[in-house]
Order: sequence, then C-alpha cells, then structure tokens
Amino acid sequence: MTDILKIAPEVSAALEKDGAVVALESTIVTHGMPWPRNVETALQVEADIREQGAVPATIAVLDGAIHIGLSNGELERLAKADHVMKCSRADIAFAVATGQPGSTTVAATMMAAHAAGISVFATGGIGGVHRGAQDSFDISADLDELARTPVCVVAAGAKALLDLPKTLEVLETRGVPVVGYQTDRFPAFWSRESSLPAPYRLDTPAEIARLLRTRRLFGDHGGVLVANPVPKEAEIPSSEMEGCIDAALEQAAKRAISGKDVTPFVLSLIYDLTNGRSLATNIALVRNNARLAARIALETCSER
Ligand code: PSU
Ligand code: MN
Repeated sequence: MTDILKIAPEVSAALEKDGAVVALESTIVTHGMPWPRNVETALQVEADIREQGAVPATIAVLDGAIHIGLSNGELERLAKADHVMKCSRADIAFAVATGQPGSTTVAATMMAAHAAGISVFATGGIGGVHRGAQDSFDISADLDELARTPVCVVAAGAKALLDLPKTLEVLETRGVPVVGYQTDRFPAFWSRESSLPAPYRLDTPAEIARLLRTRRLFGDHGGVLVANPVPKEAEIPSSEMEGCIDAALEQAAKRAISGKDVTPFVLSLIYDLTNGRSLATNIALVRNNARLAARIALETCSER
C-alpha cells in the first residue's frame, strides 16, 4: 500500500489470503443515479456481494488518494458531493494530484482494481462507440481498457444509447472476448436482448473462471466482458426503449452536449422520459451483475 493507493483493511485482508474480491465503480454513483438512490444502491450492491461470500471494493478518488474499498461514510460523502470529477484513464492521476474528489468509470476502475490485485469487477453497462462516432470520434476509453487490462468486467452489455454493432466490432478488433451469460443474444442494458448475437455463450461461473485462467496464460494484458442480461421482471423491452433513447439523444445534440457529459446527460433524461422506470431497471441489473461477479470471483479463487 502506498499513500496514493489506499486499500481498505477488509479488502487487503481478503486479497492477502487469496479470497474473492469484487471491484465496483463509482461513476454510476456520482453521474449515473440521482441522490439518494445512488448511495442506497451502492450499499445494497455491496451487501449483495457479501451475501454471496465475497468482499466488495468500491473504488474512488478521495483526499488525493485512490481508495480501494470505501467506508459507508466515504461512500455517502462521494454520493452527496456537488463537484466530482468523472475519471477515466486520462483523468484519474490528475484528480489524485489536485486532491479533488473523483469517481471512476469502467476504464479507471479496471486500472485501479488491477493495481490492487483485483481481477473481477461488476458495473451496470460499459461505455462504447457512440452513435455518430464517424463524425464525433466519441469512443469510450472503456473499450481500450478492456483491450489492455486483465480484469473481468461483468455488465448488462453496453448502454443501449450507444452504437452496439460498432461497439462489438471494436471489442473484436481489440481482442476482447465477449461472453453472453446464459444467453445467445448481446444484452442491451435496460433490455435483455439487442438485435445482435453474443459472440460467445457460457452458462456457469466455473466455465467463466476457466476462460479467465486460460487468458492469463497469454500474459498480463487484456480483459474479458461478461454480458449478463437484466432479470426478466425488471427489463424494459428494446421496442419501448428505442423511442426514449432517440428523444434523449436528440436533446443532447440540440444542446450541443459533448465529451464526458454525453452519457450522464442522456441517462438522466431517459430516467425522466421513462418516469423513473429506467432507474429501477438500472438498479436491478447492477445488483444482478454484482451477484454474478461475486460467484465468478469465488470460482476464480477456488481454481488457484
Ligand atoms: N453504467 C451505468 N451508469 C453509468 C456508467 C455505466 O449504469 O453512469 C458510466 C460508467 O462508469 C462508464 C461510463 O464507464 O459511464 C462511460 O462513460 P463514457 O461514455 O464517457 O466513457
Ligand atoms: Mn466519450
């Protein structure tokens, strides 16, 4: 442990005995959900991981250090704060150097998790290639991180506001295995299915752990995306979502929202347009991903 990387005692104890640890991101807390549902969800997701027998490690930048595992007080402070930097790979070191609070995206959470020795991570949905990327060049750094950092990311696919076919193309080009969990279709975040097939399918955490172990043979690089569909009772079918997504993207374009602000802006507009239903779905899918990630982490350690 250094003064820059602060690993919570519970997390470092688990890592020392090769126990199961699941990393969690914090951008979903600061930029993905409104107060107080954000902190309630973050605590619930940590409890879900503990219930499976693993240890949660929520990652964020606070007081000039990268924290691996937050206390409930720290989590609440982050969830309530007004100005929190959304940190991707390019930003996390700047937040540390300047001492401002920062939440970590999928990309930055993967980096920090790997630095701490954590290999499984649960989130909602990864970032990807935005619609219209041929003009905007807006492609999430999450994809590059998946290509370079050996962490297994469990997500409900990529956020459906993205260009999903192009997102899958980039993942394939960059050598990232995309595995549908108990599904042949690539999930679309709020919806269980998109129009795209999942490149691969595995049905058990044990098979996923074996895939991860095989990947490790090839050296210390490259993640895996496990695409876990939202539970049926919580899904909003894509036929219903498409109209909302189009309307939200149109607003974002009209107001010239760009760069890091696009995803948070569009997500919050979609909450409004669905009268909060998308938030309930988002919470259900994050919890579902956390439970699966914990089971994968447990399998991974029993294989070591
Ligand atoms: N999943 C959610 N809500 C979110 C995000 C993911 O359910 O807010 C965040 C993740 O942290 C992801 C980020 O890494 O959005 C992607 O942002 P961008 O497209 O700017 O890279
Ligand atoms: Mn972007």
